[in-house]
Amino acid sequence: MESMLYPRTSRTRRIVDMNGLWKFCFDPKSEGMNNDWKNGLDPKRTIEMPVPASFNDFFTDKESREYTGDFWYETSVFVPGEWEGKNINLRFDCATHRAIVFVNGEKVATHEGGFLPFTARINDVVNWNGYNQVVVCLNNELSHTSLPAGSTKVFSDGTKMSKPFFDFYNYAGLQRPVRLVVTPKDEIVDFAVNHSLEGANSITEYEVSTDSDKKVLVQVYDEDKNLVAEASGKKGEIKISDAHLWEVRNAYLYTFRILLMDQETLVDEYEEEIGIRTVEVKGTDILINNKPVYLKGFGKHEDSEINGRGFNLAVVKRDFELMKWIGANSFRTSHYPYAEEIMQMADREGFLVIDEIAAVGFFESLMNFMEASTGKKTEFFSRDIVQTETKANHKAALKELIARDKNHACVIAWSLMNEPETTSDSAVPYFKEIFELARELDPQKRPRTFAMVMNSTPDACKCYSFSDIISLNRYYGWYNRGGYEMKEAKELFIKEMDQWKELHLNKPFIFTEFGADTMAGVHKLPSVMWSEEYQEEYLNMQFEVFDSYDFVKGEQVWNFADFQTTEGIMRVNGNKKGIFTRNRQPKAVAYVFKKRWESLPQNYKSIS
Ligand code: GCB
Repeated sequence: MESMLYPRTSRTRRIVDMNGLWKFCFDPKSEGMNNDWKNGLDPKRTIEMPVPASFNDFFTDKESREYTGDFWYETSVFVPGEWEGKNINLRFDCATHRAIVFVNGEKVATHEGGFLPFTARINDVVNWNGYNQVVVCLNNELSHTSLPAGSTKVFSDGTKMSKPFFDFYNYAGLQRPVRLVVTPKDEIVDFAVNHSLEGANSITEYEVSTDSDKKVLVQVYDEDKNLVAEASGKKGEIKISDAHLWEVRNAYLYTFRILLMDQETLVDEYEEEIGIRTVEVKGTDILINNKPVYLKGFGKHEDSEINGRGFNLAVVKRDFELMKWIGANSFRTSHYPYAEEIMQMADREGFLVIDEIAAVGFFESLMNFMEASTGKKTEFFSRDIVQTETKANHKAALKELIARDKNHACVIAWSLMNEPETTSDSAVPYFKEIFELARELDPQKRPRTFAMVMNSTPDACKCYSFSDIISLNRYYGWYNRGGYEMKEAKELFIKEMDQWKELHLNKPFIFTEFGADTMAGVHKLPSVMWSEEYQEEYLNMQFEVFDSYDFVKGEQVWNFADFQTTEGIMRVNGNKKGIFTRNRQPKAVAYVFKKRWESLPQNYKSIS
């Protein structure tokens, strides 16, 4: 089994950071495979490319920025001779959207899906005590089977172009760190935890997988580094008396140290910080440690100037500071799994995360956000290929996501799709399988949800009953009856909410999207759409509606910050629904949110 453990050094583990400048070239005719590029790229064609980063926004010419097709990276890494006899693992935190990896000319891995890690074990091909050549062929084409979904247009000259069925720029490349992870031959492969509470004490069921029958020990240390509990065996229970729980915006992280022992000799060691908390949906409440919580926060993107979707720890840090400043307690990883370092920061800062997979664009239109508002219906799930290949890719990604993120305290729900088509019968069995798989894979059996597009209304949607939390993306007053028609938008919004109310679903509802495009600095009295004044009026209208339904238990505005999209008549250099600009400065409405969110109690509208 491939290990999804986050790379960490320990007494038995080593890491080599492979970030930096790699060689890079485009391969528009897909000739690299036949021309032996796996043994080294043609120096005449290569340029230098930073890793991690999206390749797109470095370029000054449009063909390169918009490039769609195969493209290659190459570097070399030194493997010291003293590591002979260990497992040498080459780990990509992601490769967008698919990759074939060669080491010293040998194929060592292939991976589909651009937002989750994969590892190649390269023991057999390593050149010990010498340099090893690493060549990767990536591809960023979109199709009905890719997550995210889209299409690829081919011009008459053979050039390709990405046509996403989603509203974010199709950034690609080695967008997250690449590392060598050196582990012992007998190693800890994975571990899972599931917590419950008994009065002031916590009980953590755990399961460790290893590839040996050596003895497993689990030790738990508190934040002062005191050993507070211990257990042995691959499976068991750890009881902590007077447990210090991980609470919303008030995190506490124990260190779980896992040891693989051969008698008294340490074979492998792995540590991770774990927050102890429970998550449950009860009636219309979302409970953390049996206490109701109202979600306040954002749909986000991994997106910034120059780096595109490339991992940028400084931007990540700024985002958390802004989320704390504004009084948020949660976010959704719209529309793909985020870098592991973001999940770790959410654990540390006590944020609640709805962890979304890249199943977006399952509504066949470049402007689905528009078309769904007009009531347009398109079938997506009736295609054979969707029921076979897309579903297989979706399931594989879900397995990887849950394997990667299952132990994070911050993850309180899985979002299994964003704005899929839900109105055709063929959607139903697809949903059933995906939702069941999530339940089966998650050791903590967290709530599952999906974000529902405008035309997934109570009368038309055939899939909402799969969700444990009903997540609505609604744009009344923007895509639907914007501007002076806002009063009508409000009536329509209330009408839909009344329909949901009449269904008595007895489940929490949250708004996973609502928002209005706003050009920072555009002021207009009276307001017009796109002005800062309109953004505020629009949002105040949303708040009035949210506040009048008891079963609404959260609001995550679209979007945290302005972000890049495909160019087009609907977007002015990107989507401008940010509460912050792309440079992470507040628009006027940020202060409205700050006031509201700082004054709403954590258990706002709770029933328990
Ligand atoms: C949506 C999508 C999101 C878009 C947003 C918008 O419904 O889920 O990806 O960016 O609308 O701004 O149109």
